[in-house]
Amino acid sequence: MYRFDLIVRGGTIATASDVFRADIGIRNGRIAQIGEALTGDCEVIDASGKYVLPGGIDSHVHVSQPSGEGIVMADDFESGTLSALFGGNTTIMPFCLQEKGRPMREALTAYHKLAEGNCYTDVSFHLIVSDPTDSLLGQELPALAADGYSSFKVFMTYEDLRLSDAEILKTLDVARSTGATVMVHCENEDAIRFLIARHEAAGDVAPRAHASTRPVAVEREATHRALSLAEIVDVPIVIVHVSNGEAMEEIARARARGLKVVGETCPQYLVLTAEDLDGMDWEGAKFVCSPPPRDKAAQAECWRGIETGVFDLFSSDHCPFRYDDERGKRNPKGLTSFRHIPNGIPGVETRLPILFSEGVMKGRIDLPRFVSLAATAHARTYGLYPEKGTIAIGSDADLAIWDPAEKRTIRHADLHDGADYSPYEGLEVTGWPTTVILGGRVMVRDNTLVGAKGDGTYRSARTRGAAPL
Ligand code: DUC
Ligand code: ZN
Ligand code: ZN
Repeated sequence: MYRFDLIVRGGTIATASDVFRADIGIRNGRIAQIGEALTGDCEVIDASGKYVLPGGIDSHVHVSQPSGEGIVMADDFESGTLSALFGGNTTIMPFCLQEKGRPMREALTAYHKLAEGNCYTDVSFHLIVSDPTDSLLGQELPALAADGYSSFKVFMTYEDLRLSDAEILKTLDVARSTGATVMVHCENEDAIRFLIARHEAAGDVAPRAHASTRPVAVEREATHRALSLAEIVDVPIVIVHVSNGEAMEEIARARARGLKVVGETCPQYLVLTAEDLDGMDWEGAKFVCSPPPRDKAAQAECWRGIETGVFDLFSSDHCPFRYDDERGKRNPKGLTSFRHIPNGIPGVETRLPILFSEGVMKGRIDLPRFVSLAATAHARTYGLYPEKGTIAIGSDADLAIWDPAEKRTIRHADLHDGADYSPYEGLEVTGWPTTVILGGRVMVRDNTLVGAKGDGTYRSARTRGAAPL
């Protein structure tokens, strides 16, 4: 008889292409067999009446990221990965930020140190390019890409992070020659600064002005420019956190011209609007993120993008700051103007329940599409497939067992992140991942933590392979 360490029995398995009933036999952390009536002298998890899905991969998460003077991110690797785990994820991909004037390796060494021994899920890093010097572009990034750090994020906004078009072109060119992937934050910084000056001069400094100073045109223009730069270099590109239909149109048009574009959207663009930034007593600060949530029409467009394939990735953009905290949203300067409110909202634990409930349970998408948006496309885009992101023989035994009947009202008190609020407080969802398995180890059993800090490890990525010249 074949020997297993764990069997998941009787569940409905879904991958990005199929839905079928089968048992899963796990050995040495990997999926060893998928079949009927598997038996063994080992632990058996009864998954009947449940969905057995690949563990979620959230490829857009910020933890322990330096966030400016006096500001501290609410999650480190311990709380960030714990929260991710309870939301059905087995891998997250946070961002390692290069400090200006310093080598990327230095930031990477420090970031690895923070992660080491502290993770409840597996992790793999993206690199934020803040200072594209000749040595970074010519030596460091190619060496890092070959070492499995194969995705770079560049910003078109934020005074201290934005790259010029010339710098973006050079970074894209490194991606072309190394097979790395570039993710772009598309907002036009000059236009934002112009609008901020106008609003501040008029005394309009409350959180709602954050959304007014980053209108759709700011994102649409930058999206068009980023896509054009990628087209000029002739390299695939990822457009992250897309918030509206006009930016989606740019993606669709670039694809029609033959460019390979990966599109990403996030829960905040499906269930929040700019009106949420209107809250009393500065409460709107809880929803300040960039790009900002838009309106109901933009939400409907983003749903269309999920349904029709404009979007490949559904990520949280978890970027948590505490609200009632002088090192968070209510920092002393942030209380004087929206401009100083740290950008970002928590959401790594609620990402998949929101998509499952609003998407699958409401009939907008089917289970395979959910699996692709939740896990498979992330693994494919960032070089983790097929070890991650699917249920197949030889893949890591990273599984989330979903109870489609579990109804919950989202309350921050029930979540596991380090923030002090959830932007989705009060949202009712149906379906929750109640058991989560990482590399064959049961980490959450029936909503209870049984795994340990340090069970999650760092995973290197592969490159796409350099584009042919
Ligand atoms: N961009 C992100 O990707 N996350 C949070 C803040 C931001 O501007
Ligand atoms: Zn961004
Ligand atoms: Zn982000």
